Amino acid sequence: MVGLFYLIDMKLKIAIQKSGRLYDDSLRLLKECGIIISNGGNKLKTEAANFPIEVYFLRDDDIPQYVEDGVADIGIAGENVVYEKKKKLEVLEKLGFGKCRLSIAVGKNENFSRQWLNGKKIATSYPVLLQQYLDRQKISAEIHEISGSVEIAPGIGLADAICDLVSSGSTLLTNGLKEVETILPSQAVLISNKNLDDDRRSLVKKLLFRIRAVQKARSNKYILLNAPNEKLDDIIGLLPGMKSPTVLPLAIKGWSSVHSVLEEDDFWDIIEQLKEAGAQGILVVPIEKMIV
Ligand code: PRT
Ligand code: ZN
Repeated sequence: MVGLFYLIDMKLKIAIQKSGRLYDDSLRLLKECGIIISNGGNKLKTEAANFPIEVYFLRDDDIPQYVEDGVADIGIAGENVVYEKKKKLEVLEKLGFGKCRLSIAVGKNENFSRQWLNGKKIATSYPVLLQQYLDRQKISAEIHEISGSVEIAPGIGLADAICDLVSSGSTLLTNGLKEVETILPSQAVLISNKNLDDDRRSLVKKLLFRIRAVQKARSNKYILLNAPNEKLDDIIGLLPGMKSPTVLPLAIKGWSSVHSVLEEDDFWDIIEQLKEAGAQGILVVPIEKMIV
């Protein structure tokens, strides 16, 4: 009886960003996994109505520490934060959002080479990752750690270069800087405490199964098209499909309907080839969940 009670009461604790760039996508991912939570205002934590999970809202920089300590079992944070903090964690899955890169930038008129960095002062909020890069490249430079507005450092004479996150590049441009080296491509990842018990592990497995189905669906499209039967072989040859495409006869004699699944990355190339091969009435439909 005690065991049963424990099972019913046990909840997986997930830490997500309280507000900021990862907040909306983290909540959306949980929602797409069928986990309904009411994120009532400024609450520190909330519970899902239909999955044994408690959601903690925290600052992104604190999430790796909380997960390492077991205050949260799992969490969502940017790789930049996860690897900078050097915590003992498992990275379970890349989540495909919060994409950016940690890069070195210098004044737009500098004649940059890696050796140029020798003896220079570099401002950053990522001293660990920057030092690892400098060590890899055998460059000796001075790291000046600052916590915000890194991009203004060269302009006010505080540093010769910066190492900061870049996404569109417009912040660099506005500050007269150019990106010269990417030291870490980054996106949001699901991280886990290393010592989860079996019950929590099995909940994480359930959640991961759902996350993967959502991710797979996002990167694939369902495609339907009509084709004259004499062109079918050519058209089918262009379609990967989960196994092989489904082919159904149309009411009009000599025509068939072909259904398949396409990866987003190959999408436009294949559509063009399908049209050239004689496909007509092509419909492309989003997939909600995809379990392979
Ligand atoms: O309050 P809290 O500490 O939780 O939030 P925060 O302000 O520290 O983080 P936040 O919300 O800004 O970012 C959270 C995470 O989003 C980061 O850790 C990254 O993993 C990811 N991310 C993705 C970014 C960016 N893109 C990004 N562009 N984080 C920051 N930036 C900043 C960058 O530092 C620079 O100032 O945006 C500016 C550059 O943007 P562009 O588009 O001009 O190049
Ligand atoms: Zn932060």
